[in-house]
This record gives sequence, C-alpha cells and structure tokens, in this order.
Amino acid sequence: MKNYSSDHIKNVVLVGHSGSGKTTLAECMLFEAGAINRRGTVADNNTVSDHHELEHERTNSIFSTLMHAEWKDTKINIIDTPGMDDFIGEVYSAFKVADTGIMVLNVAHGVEVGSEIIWEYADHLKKPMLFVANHVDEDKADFENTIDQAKERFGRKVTVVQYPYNQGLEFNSIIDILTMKMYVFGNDGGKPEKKDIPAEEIEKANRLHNDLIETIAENDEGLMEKFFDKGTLEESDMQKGLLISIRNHELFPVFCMSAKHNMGSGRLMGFIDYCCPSSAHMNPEKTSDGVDIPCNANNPAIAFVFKTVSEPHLGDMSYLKVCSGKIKTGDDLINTATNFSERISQLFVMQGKKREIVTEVVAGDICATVKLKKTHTNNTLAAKGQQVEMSKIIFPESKVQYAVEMLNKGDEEKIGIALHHIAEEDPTIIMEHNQELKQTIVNAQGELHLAAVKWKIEHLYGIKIEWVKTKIPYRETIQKSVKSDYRHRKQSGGAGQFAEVHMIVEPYYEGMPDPKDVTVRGREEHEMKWGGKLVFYNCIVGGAIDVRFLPSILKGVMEKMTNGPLTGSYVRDVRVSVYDGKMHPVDSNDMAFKLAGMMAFRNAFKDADPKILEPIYDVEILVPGDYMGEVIGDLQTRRGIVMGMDSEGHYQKILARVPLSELHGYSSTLRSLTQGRGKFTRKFAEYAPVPFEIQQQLIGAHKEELAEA
Ligand SMILES: Nc1nc2c(ncn2[C@@H]2O[C@H](COP(=O)(O)OP(=O)(O)OP(=O)(O)O)[C@@H](O)[C@H]2O)c(=O)[nH]1
Ligand SMILES: [Mg+2]
Repeated sequence: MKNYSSDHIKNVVLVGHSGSGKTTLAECMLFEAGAINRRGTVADNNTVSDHHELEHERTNSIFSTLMHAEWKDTKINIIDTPGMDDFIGEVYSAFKVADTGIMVLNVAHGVEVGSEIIWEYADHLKKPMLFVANHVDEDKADFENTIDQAKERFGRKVTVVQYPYNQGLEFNSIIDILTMKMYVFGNDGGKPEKKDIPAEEIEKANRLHNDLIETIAENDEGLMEKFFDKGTLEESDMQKGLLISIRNHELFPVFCMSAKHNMGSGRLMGFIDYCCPSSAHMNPEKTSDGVDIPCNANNPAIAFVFKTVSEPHLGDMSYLKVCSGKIKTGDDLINTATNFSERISQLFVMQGKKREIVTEVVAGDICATVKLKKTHTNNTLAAKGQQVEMSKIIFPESKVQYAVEMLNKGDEEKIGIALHHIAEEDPTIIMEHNQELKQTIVNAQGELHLAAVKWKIEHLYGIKIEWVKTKIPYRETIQKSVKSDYRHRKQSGGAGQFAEVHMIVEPYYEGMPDPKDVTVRGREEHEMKWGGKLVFYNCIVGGAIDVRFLPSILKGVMEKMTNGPLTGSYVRDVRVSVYDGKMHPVDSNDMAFKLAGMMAFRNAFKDADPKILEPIYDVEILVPGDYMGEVIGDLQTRRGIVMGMDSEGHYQKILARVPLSELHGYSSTLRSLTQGRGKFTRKFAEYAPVPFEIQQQLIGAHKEELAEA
C-alpha cells in the first residue's frame, strides 16, 4: 500500500434501500480499481463485502463493511451498509466517519422507503451526497420517473450528470452531461468506449448540461460572473464549482449504473477522486464540547472508535478514524473517557474480512486495530496530553423490546456475558436485567435485528434461546379510605409478643391536605423506588404506642407494599395515619409492631377498593397521509387514545397514549400497515387504572400462578 496524504483519502459510504445494489456496486468499484481480479455476486456468497456467515444465510448485508480501492493517486475507503431498517445503527456509525454518502436507488422500483428513512438521517448531517440510479438494465427500469421521485423527496438539488441512453434489457450506453460524451460498454462492462453524443440526444444533453452549470455557478459568485461573461464554464472551473457545491450539500449529482453488468462504476470512482472532498477539505470534526479538530496530519494524534466487532475466541476488533495527526504501531494512546492507556499493537487497512498490516495511518484515513483492552465504540484515543473527546454517534432509540428465555437451564450466567459482548459490538442493542420482572430484556431495532442477535447467541456462544413477551410492571393502589385495627399476640412458653396498631389507609394524591379528626404529630414522605409515594403520619395521642415502635410499623407497611394483594405487584400512592394502638410493658418489641403494622395495612388495603395500575406510554407515530385511517383504527383496538394530530414534512404525526401491554409487536404491525413507511417512538407517560375486565383477568392469572407455585 502506498502512503497517501490526508487530502488524497476519500471516505464514502454506500446507503439505500435493501436490494438497491450497494454490495454489488462495491464489488464493481473494487474490481475497476484492480483491488480484486474477479467480481463476486451476492447470490454466490462470494462478495468482499458480505463475508459473514449470517449474511450468506440471508443474502443481505447485515453489518457495515470497510473496504478500500486505490484510484490514481487517491485512496478511496468504501463502507457498504445494510439497507434493512433494522440495521440502521450500522448506517449511523458509517456516516460518522464517511465524508460522502452515496445513495443507491433501484430505478425499476423508484424511490423506496428504506432510502427515504436513511435520507432523513443523512440530510441532517449536511454531508456531501451522490445518487446512483442503479438497475438501469432491467426491463422495468424507469430512470426519469425515479429521478422525478427523488427530486420530490430529496429536493431540487438532485441534479442529473448522467442518464441512460438505452435503459432496459438492451442497456449499454450512458450519456454524460459533464464530459458531454456517450460511454458505450461491451458485454462485460468495465471500461467503456467514449463516443460523441448521438444527434437526437444533443438537445436534451445540452439542456441538462446548462442546468448543471447554472447550479454550480449559483454556489460561487466568481463562477457566476464567468458564466454570465462566457455563457459556459471551463473544465477546471466546473471541477472547482462542483467541489464547492458538493461539499456544501448544495448539489447531489446523479450517476447511472448497472452494477450487475459493471457498467458505470469506473466513472463514479473517477468522480469521487475528481470532485468529492477528503476529510481535509471538509469542515473540521468537532469534539463533544464543540471545539474544532482540523484534519491535519502534523497535529497531535486523535482517533475515534466508530465500530467494534467482538467475536468469542478472536477478541475485539476496533475500527478507527484518525481525526488528527498520525497513529503508528507501538503508539501508546490514552482513552480520553477513562484515561486508560492503550498500546496500538497492530494497524490494518481492511478489505472486507481481509486485513493488510500497515505501520502508520494519517488523519482522514480509516483503519482497524485489535487487542484494545478497555476501549469501545464512541471512545476517543489521543496522544498524551490531548484531553479531547470527539463528538459521539447518537444511535437511534430502540423500537422493540423482548425478554430472553433460555431453553437450557444453567445458561443464565453465559447469556449475560454473551449479551454484554453483543451490546458492546452493536450499540443499538440495549440489555437490562429487570429485577422486578425477573427477566433479561433486550431492546432492539426490530424483529430482524433480534433474529440476528439470536443467531449470534446460538452460533457464536452456543446458547439456545427464545424471545418472549416482556412482562408488564403493574402497580396496585386503592380508591377509598379505610380504618383498620390489628392486634398481634403470641404467648408461647417464655416471653410473649404483643402489639396493637390502629391506622387509616387512604389513596394519596399530590397536594392532599393533612388528615382531619386526628392529631398530627409527624409526617414522613417516602418516594418508592418503583415510582409513587407512601406518606406516613404519626397521629398517636397519649403515648398509646411508644414512638420508638413507629419505624417498625412503617417497615411492616413498606414490606407489604412490595407485594400487593391483587397481583403481587408493587403498591404506590397510599397514605397511612397511625392514630392509636396498645403496647405491653414486657411483650412488645419491634418485630411484633412490624407484624401488626403489616397486617393492619394488608387488611385495610383489601377493603379500600384496590385497583391495578398499568404503565401508559406516549406514542408518536409518523405516517404518510394515506395510511392515517388504518393506523388510527389499529390504535383504537389497542385501547389507544389519540391526543393530537399534526403534519410534519411529508408525514402526518399522530400523538397517542397507549397502554404498554398493547404495544407488544407494534413495530411489525405499523410496518405492515404502512408498507414500511410508518415509524414511531414511545416514552413512558404515567400509570393509570386498568379496565375492570382486565383487572379480573390479571387477578385470576395471579391466583393460578400462586396455585402452581
Ligand atoms: N438487474 C440488476 N440487478 C442488480 C443490479 N445491482 C444489483 N442487482 C441484484 O440485486 C440484488 C441485490 O443486490 P445487493 O448488491 O445485494 O443489494 P444491497 O443494496 O447490497 O442490499 P442489502 O445488503 O440488503 O441492503 C442482487 O441479486 C444483485 O445481483 C443491477 O444493476 N441490475
Ligand atoms: Mg448489501
């Protein structure tokens, strides 16, 4: 591998709807650059990019893959990403380190939903974007329609620089608006023959050429003047103008391609080399405090970890972008999040799964290393004295939640370790062990994502699992005020036990006035760790119970609150006023008062019209207008209440409140109701009483559970 300076390294990421041809295009790019001598295909499981066993099983990309090609004097790092929405986390991390996004469209299908979803993310990053109109060799190819749709969805900055001369099964020629030439390919694609544009296409080509020049000139006043003077621009001016417009996210050039037949990829590579910025030409990356870090190889070393691959027995592989300076084999860099010193034992440039050892990597380049001990995705490694943390990748929030169930008892400990590794590798997997529900819960992007996690757990860690519904963290409370007395007395041989407690148990609400008809002597307010409150009043007069026993009574009440009488769930929002009782000079003790407090509370609770509460979530759904009716209809079957509607860009926004127990599988339902166009987020809102029939069902189920135990 040659040494490349920062301004001769270009980082591109291939994105777009699943099946648009990204992996096939990456293969063409590598082949055209001479990095491989044979083009593999996705169907034959022999592409450089889709090298993982799971990708072979599915014939789809599941992980982002780093590759590179050397084109003239430039190193082009290519990151191929999966198009399926469930794996969008891979797109986020790849975009973080790429300077240019290449959105691949399938012109036989038009603009598909996966591309729209990715666009929303890509657009807010304001990075340079190119479009590749792929599949032009298909019978149903419709380049014009796809470009019209792209302009409608992605804006007028989408600008044609190439179009197919003969799209469809006969396709072999591209008309290039920049060079004003026609490229004619042989049967095997590759290097085309340059010809003059046929007479019947000249007018269209001239019109598009002028449109392009005008758009370029609009972004640079100097060029605008030249353009008005001469009515055209010279090639060097065009290049300069293109670079500026592309870098400023003001022009999204469209290329046309048949990746299947390798027609068009060479010209794309040439364009990336000629007109796309390197990291050194982009605005500087920022630290999390907003400080600029210029991409300059002469400054101190700073590198950012954007991806980690963790496989048992192989250890972790960390992917780095060098943001500043150079990193060399043998360097000791500091993880600025932990101050832990990491030795860079080896550095690799990657070609899919193949690694090539290098000794030095400069600012603007991407590489991989192994054996970092305590460094993960989103960490910064820097030369000693550089206390900087590069701004982090903010991964999308999870959309589905399932609990994991082991098929073999005894795997409990192993699954914790496996999931921990998987979550470290994939930050869009969030694992938690829920003590209350006694379940290990995994939050993910969707069912396909979970299927991939299950595959890893089974194949790489040898644990058989199933995804099951998460339990619902119900709560219990009461609805009316009840007085209750309890006497605890035990006489068995030696010292006896005696305690009597009188209390009023009431539903508690914020701002409630102090209890009447009793003498308030003390008030304690306890926030329960599962939410809600217990407010405890000392209203004892005449020393009926010694104050030193009050903490024991409180303890008894609190213990009962961990195990509500209806379903065994936690109790919340109650007020207890202890106003009378009795004690015995010898037999009364803490234990006796705790028991009496617990029993008085339990009895009162049962009579106080107890209610089961369920968690309610605020759900925000975005759907194209056409699907509104169906989505709202479905929400109603889920006991959802629509709180508002609004429009947001191309979407209609629905705000609703839905019980958590009704949200299971919602991601899949929404996907099928909206053909993948809908999306939603959810956030805990409050606890609310369940309807009567559901309360009866839950009580019945709890009784059965107790009987079985
Ligand atoms: N006819 C035709 N088929 C193509 C073209 N490009 C890709 N394909 C085929 O389309 C299918 C999907 O191609 P991939 O390269 O796997 O698509 P992808 O965008 O990587 O898909 P994901 O990894 O799922 O996101 C494969 O069968 C390819 O052979 C093309 O230009 N023309
Ligand atoms: Mg792919």
